[in-house]
Amino acid sequence: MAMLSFERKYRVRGGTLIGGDLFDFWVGPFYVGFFGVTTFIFAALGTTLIVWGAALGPTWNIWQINIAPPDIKYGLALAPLREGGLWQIITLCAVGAFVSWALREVEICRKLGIGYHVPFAFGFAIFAYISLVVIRPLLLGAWGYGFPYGIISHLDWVSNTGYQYLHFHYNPAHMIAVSFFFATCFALSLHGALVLSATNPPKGEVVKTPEYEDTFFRDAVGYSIGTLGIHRLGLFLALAAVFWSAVCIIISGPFWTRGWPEWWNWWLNLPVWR
Ligand code: UQ2
Repeated sequence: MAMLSFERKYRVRGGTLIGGDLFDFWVGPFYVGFFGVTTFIFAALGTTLIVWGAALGPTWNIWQINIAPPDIKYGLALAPLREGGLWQIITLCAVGAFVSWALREVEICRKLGIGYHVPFAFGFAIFAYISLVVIRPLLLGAWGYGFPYGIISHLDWVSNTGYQYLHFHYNPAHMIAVSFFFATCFALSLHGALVLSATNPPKGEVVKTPEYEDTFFRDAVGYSIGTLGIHRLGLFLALAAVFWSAVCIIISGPFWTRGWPEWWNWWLNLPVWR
């Protein structure tokens, strides 16, 4: 079936979570839905406030524009607009837009009768962002612990926050996260290379089947995880990377305030060595 006729066949009413068929329509290729409307409102308002914040600031240099969270002294209260209040509303708009987008993905999945894997995966990305600008600031007692919205300024925040714990690479959850990021790259490079090797033959030769793919890895490493399995593994590795990234920053401050190298003293302090 040609893609366009397939899409027409599945562009049917129903599957919405809220609003019945009120927003159950498409604009060009895009499904709208209640959450398409809320995504648009949050994103438009948030973007406008970012531009307004930039207009208040000292520079239009794209690299140096910065919208900072409130000073620590404001704690978890609302701050004046020019002193972090803008950051607070922008953060609310961002969370609203991201969650709306995830729920719009859920509605599209329901229409198509497919699994919720994509919104589930996107949920991990939203969790990572919320860890930085909501969960950790709440646990530390001030919105000022969130990261600033700016290209250079957020890099400075990451560097400063890392050095606050002397050497962030000694954070055990950070180690696990980095290992999962590398494993994700490794798995995708294996998978991408394998699929191209089988499906992109020289002119005049036929495309090879998954049996060839299985056999390559059985010959090479004694095991093939399979065509469905590699995608389950890829999703798991990628989500584990994001999950442990969120863990590694949430524990920094709320649950460990000294340098991360010092955390490893538990090893030297094992009674075994005495
Ligand atoms: C595989 C398979 C695929 C693949 C890949 C493998 C036919 C097209 C890449 C091989 C994967 C293995 C052996 C697991 C590697 C483990 C880690 C943690 C990276 O068997 O089935 O489908 O793309």
